[in-house]
Amino acid sequence: LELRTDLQRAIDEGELELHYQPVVRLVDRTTTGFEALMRWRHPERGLVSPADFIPIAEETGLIIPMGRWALHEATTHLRALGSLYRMNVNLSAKQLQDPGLVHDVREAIVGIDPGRLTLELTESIVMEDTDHAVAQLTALKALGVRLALDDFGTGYSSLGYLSRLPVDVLKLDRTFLACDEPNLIAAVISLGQALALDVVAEGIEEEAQWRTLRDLGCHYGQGFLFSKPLTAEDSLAAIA
Ligand code: G
Ligand code: G
Ligand code: MN
Ligand code: NA
Repeated sequence: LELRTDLQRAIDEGELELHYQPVVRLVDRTTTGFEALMRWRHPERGLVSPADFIPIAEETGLIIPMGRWALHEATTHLRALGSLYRMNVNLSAKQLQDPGLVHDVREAIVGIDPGRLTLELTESIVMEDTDHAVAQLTALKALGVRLALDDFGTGYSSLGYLSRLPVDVLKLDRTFLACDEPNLIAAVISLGQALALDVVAEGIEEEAQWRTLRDLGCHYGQGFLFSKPLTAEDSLAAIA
């Protein structure tokens, strides 16, 4: 794939975009915020999914300038959305290793209530260099931003991490929801509640899933049932 050489050009030429998927409160389905999801508008390939370029960006180190751009872009959009909304931004493991990260986040949130920004991390992030990762997360928490553990219920899900990490939000992976094990889902929601975490279910596609999660006391959700990720313009129209 020539994506690798194209990626630097993508950054330089402004081919990256953020799309914004609404996060809704499950009791009433009102939008409380958005998750910023990166897209690459490639001149020949069209819209490229992050699954196809984030791994290359991580290998090459380009994820650092890309992640810095995403933080700036998403928080700029958060100002446009207004003070009623929150914004979630995904961080990769490489970014957590970057000594400049805390500075970048501090700059990005100038003039914004820091609690309106949530940084999403996967568990694998923390496994790579635990002490340094925990120190970085603690410094980010000191800025007042919130931290979410993303993709929970997949991979290594160790409960030990939950007690070690200063996280505020648990995001249940959509594959976990699709496993269709109500008792397991109920147990994880209870776990989140017991630890006083906000619980967000991802990948809600059916009315029945929404009702079940709502009845189990899951606070928030995302998924095609409510909305797909929207362009910046469409996200503004959606809350107008
Ligand atoms: O939007 P989509 O389902 O195609 O996203 C695929 C994956 O890419 C998701 O797991 C998401 O966490 C990740 N991703 C999307 N945007 C970003 C981003 O800005 N930074 C990082 N590090 N990952 C992202
Ligand atoms: O960061 P994370 O790994 O959670 O990325 C979320 C991804 O899941 C986004 O790329 C988004 O486009 C995708 N997605 C969001 N809602 C749904 C859904 O209801 N069903 C499916 N299959 N994918 C979804
Ligand atoms: Mn995410
Ligand atoms: Na996820």
